[in-house]
Amino acid sequence: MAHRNINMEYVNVPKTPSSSSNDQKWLRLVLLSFGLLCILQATLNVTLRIFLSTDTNALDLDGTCKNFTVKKKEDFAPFFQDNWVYFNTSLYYISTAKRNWENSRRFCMQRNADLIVINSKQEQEFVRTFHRFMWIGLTMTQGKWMWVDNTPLTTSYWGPGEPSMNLENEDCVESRFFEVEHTWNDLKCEDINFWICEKIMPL
Ligand SMILES: [Ca+2]
Ligand SMILES: [Ca+2]
Repeated sequence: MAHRNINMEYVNVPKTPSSSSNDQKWLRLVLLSFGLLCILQATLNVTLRIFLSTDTNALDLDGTCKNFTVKKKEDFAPFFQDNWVYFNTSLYYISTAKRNWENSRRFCMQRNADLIVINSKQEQEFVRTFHRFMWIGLTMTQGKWMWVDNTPLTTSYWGPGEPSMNLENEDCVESRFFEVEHTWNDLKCEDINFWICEKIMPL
């Protein structure tokens, strides 16, 4: 009996200031949780957006990919995943390993590309930005400097004192003196070096 009396009294007690204050605490907690969820959702959205844009566009050095169709983005995606970069209508691969000139070229050709042919000052400047010694697609062929696409050398960027024809067998060319505009050096083709491939991908 005693228990029943106690329960009835409890049920009939009007709300005290302390129970009202508990309700407010719960309400605040719910609102705070909701707010936190909103912030979490917004953060997730931003993170995903940054991640997706990095995946497709971050290696597009001149921003051209922004105008790509969905189809183009699909064509380029495997290259970007393999660390190729896009610049001014070509894709480029800058090696992280070192090989001799012939094997460097083979690496590019196996990917339907070739060692870089430098056609413009803009492209020459682009190569410089990597601050690395790299084979380029220029060799001495039958007494003439020829590009790998069989075009003869016209505009050149030989470094100071280069090509040093006085030394024997320097028949392959690297981009070397990246601190200056004229970076090229002729070198023995058997030496090992980083390299840069080019795959022309017109829009
Ligand atoms: Ca080129
Ligand atoms: Ca040299």
